[in-house]
Amino acid sequence: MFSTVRPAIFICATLIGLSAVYVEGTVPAAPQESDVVVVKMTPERTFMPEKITIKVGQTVEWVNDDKEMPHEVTTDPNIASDPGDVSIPDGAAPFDSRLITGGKSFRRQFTVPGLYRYACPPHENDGMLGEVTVTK
Ligand SMILES: [Cu+2]
Repeated sequence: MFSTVRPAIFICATLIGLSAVYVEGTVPAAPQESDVVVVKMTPERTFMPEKITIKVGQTVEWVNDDKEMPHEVTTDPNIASDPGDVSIPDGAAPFDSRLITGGKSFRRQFTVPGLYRYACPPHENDGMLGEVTVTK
């Protein structure tokens, strides 16, 4: 009697164990693509969309869609043509992409909530400005 019950219990325990491993295995270790929000840099010297709202932990990828001209993303007041065009929340560090040539991109993950106002220094005077709002 017991000799037939025990293997059945063992098999059940094994199946539960396997399903637990399976569920664990489906949790992604790397950020999912949905965690990346794309902003395009256009030949019209604009960021598209100009303003976005994301959640803490998400990444923004700026893609240069302009074959003719490199563009840049900076929140650094020392790099912006007009320091008043850029700002970051308290506790955040300024960043700069350097020039991004056509077809290339730059990624930045946001871990501090708040408003980030950024600029493309070469085209700042043409109004090439953007905003990222990071919510908790
Ligand atoms: Cu630009």
